[in-house]
Amino acid sequence: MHHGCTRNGRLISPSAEPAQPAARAQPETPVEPANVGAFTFVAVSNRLPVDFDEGADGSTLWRKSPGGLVTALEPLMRASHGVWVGWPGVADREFEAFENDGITLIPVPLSEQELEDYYEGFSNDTLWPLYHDVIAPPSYHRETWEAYVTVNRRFADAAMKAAALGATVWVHDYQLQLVPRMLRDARPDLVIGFFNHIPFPPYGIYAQLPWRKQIVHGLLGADVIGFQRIADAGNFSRAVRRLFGYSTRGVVIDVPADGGGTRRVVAKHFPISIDAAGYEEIARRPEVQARARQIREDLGNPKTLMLGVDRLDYTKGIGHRIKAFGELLADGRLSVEDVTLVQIASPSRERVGTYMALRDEIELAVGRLNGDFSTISHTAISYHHHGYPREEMVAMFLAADVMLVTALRDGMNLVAKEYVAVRFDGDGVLVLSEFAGAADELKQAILINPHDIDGTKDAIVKAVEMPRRERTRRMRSLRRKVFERDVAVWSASFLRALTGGAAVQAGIPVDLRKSVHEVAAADTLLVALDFDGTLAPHVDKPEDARAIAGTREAVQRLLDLPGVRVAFVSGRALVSLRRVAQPQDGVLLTGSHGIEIQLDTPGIELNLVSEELEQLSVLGRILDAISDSVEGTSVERKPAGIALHTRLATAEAAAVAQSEARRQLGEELPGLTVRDGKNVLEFSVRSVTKGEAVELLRAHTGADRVIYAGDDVTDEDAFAVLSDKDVGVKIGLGPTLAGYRVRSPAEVTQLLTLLAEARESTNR
Ligand code: GDG
Repeated sequence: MHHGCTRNGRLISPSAEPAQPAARAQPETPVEPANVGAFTFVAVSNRLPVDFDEGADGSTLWRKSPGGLVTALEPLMRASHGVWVGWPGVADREFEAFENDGITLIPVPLSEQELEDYYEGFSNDTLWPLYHDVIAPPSYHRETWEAYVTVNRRFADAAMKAAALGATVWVHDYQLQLVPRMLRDARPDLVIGFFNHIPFPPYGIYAQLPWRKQIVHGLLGADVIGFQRIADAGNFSRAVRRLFGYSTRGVVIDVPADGGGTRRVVAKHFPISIDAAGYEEIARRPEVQARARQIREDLGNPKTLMLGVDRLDYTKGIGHRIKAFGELLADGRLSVEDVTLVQIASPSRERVGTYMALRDEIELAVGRLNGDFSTISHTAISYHHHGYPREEMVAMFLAADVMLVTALRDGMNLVAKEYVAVRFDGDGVLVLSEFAGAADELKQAILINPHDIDGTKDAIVKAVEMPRRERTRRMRSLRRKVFERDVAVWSASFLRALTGGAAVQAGIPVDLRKSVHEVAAADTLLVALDFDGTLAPHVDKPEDARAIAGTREAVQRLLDLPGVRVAFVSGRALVSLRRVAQPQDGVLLTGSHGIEIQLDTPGIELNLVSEELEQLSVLGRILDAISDSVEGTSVERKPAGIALHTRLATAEAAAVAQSEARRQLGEELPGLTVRDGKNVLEFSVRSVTKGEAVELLRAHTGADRVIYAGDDVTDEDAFAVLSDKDVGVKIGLGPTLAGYRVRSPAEVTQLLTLLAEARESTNR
């Protein structure tokens, strides 16, 4: 059942929660058990966060490629037993899944031919130029499209094999736009996000693409589609309307769902960012600052050092920048005695024809300009076709008085943000193209239209001559922006949209909706609900738990309907349940896993026999001693038992406390009932389960149908007593007897509202 990955023959099974017997968990969704993995979070991108390299002896080496995406996702990957699916950067080689620095990586193989067709061809010679406003002419070839489909399928297959039931999958960038739909079709249980790192073009341009419908359809498989700019999200929504006629309201698109109804897809801007603090930390290192001074010195200590850092790509406007600089030198507005331009052009996509031509063009321009203007002691442009270590880049940012970002079209442009993050000295001027996504946030830069050479020249002169006070004022404001919205904020806000917040929830599965409609037609319906983790999110302190907003209204709507009874079925003692749930009149209550019951008449008292009372006091003594000695644990007294809570303890401490409690009580009170919950171990002197509570409630209310929702192991007793006509709903992951599954209390509230609506419309 477990999807494991091997490395050196070792099995890695990183999920704490086992994969689900899918057929039983969701009987009406076509999820083959063989296709369900163990990971609750899956990132999918064209490249893995490490690059393959071969040692001199032929051994395999993995070099970390510390891009922004890795920094953004790393904490998340660790916290959620994440896995990363991607190409390892070398053709025609297959690798087993392996673990690198605490993250499991699943390499997707590509053949040399696929690399040519899917990557260099369709991704970089069709989509890239098309999405960057056809700055270079895109090619349209049917063979490369077919390779794109084939490779997208391979990535989708790898991702779904790794993903646990209900897992979150986050797909990245233009190379993989078909993956969201492929995932949704095969695995409707997944929560699917997509982020587009490059622009999305206006419809008039996008419409050129012969496969324009397939791509948009592919993307609409996601629950949330993220873009860099508001304009990109708008362009996408327009393409959806023009190609499919689906209605859109703001960021929400209503997409017809399989099996009727609509599915809400959110298309919204989430501007990506950088690890700003990380960049500043490097910049503050004395050796990096010394290196910055050295760079200036090596260049002859120019009055003004200007810098450009780009992948050698035609979208970056390197040629426009060189032209503007050359004219300024020719006009005599700048002189090589005072100003030097350092241009880093890191090698990129060197096998794609357009890029080879671009390199020639740029190097010709640099050579000409230097030939015309350089002197023996002063070079006009110091040009470097290399990649550099990050520390060296930071030293260059520190050394540069003026940073030139003149992209003709750019999704975001991280270089602009990096320059700002590095300048803790509050100095430096950023000249930024309004066609880079970063311009939406970095309004205190000198914004330019790089196509307007005269305007660009004026902006450069303005930057060179800007007084210190104005430089500092602008830089301070830019830094505030970049530090407020760093990469952690970016990934958190995307994931919040994807998995939290009822407004953007992917919604209740279609088969569950159907069953809700069926039970709604019962003569008498019992709606029995666990509280913690079902109506209320789990919290550190049990007394702080509260049902989420909207729950109370949904419950009231059900209470107002004839023939509907609502019950809370909790493991808490009734007194504690009443305090946190504040149930309305008419809600039936059972606490302490069914030991306490409050029906329509005033509560039934518990009468423990003296032997049980004696056991209770022994139990209290032992658990008190354990909780006093293990930090982060606490005891909760219940009418017929005591719970040992370990939520606030470290994993090791929790394990120690629990095994000690089991051992001592096993010796002294062998007859006790023990229940294993989420971070809680419960011992009771009388054995009653939530299953018995449900049976009692069913008898009391005379219900012919029951819908039961719960998230805990102890709710399994309740699911076990449900019949085929009842509906059991498990919240979250983990093995279950329930027929259905939702993700969160927010979805339970949606479910209750749906139930009320269905019942209201049965015209009873
Ligand atoms: C795409 C989108 C979007 C460059 N040379 C060296 C080096 N770099 C680093 C930079 C920066 C990154 O590479 C480039 O990122 P950009 O954002 O500037 O541009 P793209 O590569 O086109 O990225 C873009 C981005 O995705 C993220 O969503 O912003 O719009 O086109 O971090 O510093 N790093 C090192 N040595 C180099 O020589 N170490």
